[in-house]
Amino acid sequence: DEKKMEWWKEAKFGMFIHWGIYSVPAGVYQDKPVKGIGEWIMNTAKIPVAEYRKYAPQFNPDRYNPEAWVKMAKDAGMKYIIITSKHHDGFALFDSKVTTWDIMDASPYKKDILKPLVDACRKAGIKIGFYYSQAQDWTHPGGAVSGGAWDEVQKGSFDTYLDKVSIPQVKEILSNYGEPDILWWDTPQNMTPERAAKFEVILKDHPNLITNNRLGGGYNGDTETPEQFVPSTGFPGRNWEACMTINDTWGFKSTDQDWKSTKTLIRNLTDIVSKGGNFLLNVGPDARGEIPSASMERLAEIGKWIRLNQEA
Ligand code: JFZ
Repeated sequence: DEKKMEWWKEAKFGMFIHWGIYSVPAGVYQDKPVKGIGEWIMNTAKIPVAEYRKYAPQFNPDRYNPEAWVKMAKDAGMKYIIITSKHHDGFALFDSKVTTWDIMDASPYKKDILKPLVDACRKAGIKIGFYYSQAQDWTHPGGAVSGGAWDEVQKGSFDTYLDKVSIPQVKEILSNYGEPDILWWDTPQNMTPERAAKFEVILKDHPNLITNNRLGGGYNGDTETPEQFVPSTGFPGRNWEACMTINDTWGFKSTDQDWKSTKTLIRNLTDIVSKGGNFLLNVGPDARGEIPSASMERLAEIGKWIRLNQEA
């Protein structure tokens, strides 16, 4: 087990990518700004499923350039990338056979988003991970809905959702691109030990896969995941990774210009690394596939600072 963590402990710094349909509304619904994090807009504004689906034809990222993203991460000193293969809105950025709510069937783009990113990462020697929202899915019936369903079509059996959508999709992302390096679970609401065990058994076939502590049902995974803060003392005896945004949102929000300074980001990086953790820093590309320039500038500056101090 410790063997598989070796590269990860060395890595220290990674890029989180939150990207999906929510980058189309980008924080605005019916001409009104919606408070909170951008990837939650469907839930926060209680957008009906049929209404939210209408954004998919506008998710056609003609500027998507995975090689450039990987180069950006690498130049920033990052050693791995974790992308949202499916977030809470249930939309799969990959070619999923168990739903039409994916990049192939619902978007005019019609190309698997994950595949070229995985290829670019492998070519550059960057590790690749997938975020997957295993429990929370606001589009497929039964996907545990935070704060209760707001649309009749969301209602259904959580176990049926797990068996018919979530578990098959986890198998898809673990087998369609060779072996990914990381699987990043999130928001384990309603995940009992019995339910989590159905996922855990899949992991047995992937002995080198690193997973976080958000599967639920009492499973610890390999890493602790403090979010949006630097823990004062780290986690003795546990590997940990602090994840953070550069502004205040994970998914792209046109209205969020609250960017952290490069100085703050470098201080966070050194603070985290000095305490034995990894830093997973997020970018939220827009609907065309552009990473906000404010993010790109800061990543470039962090990379410059790292190189400067390596030479010293
Ligand atoms: C979750 C997601 O709901 C959010 O959209 C984003 O993907 C983020 C990385 O993860 O949000 C969380 C999950 C856990 C905590 C806080 C927000 N937590 O443990 O404090």
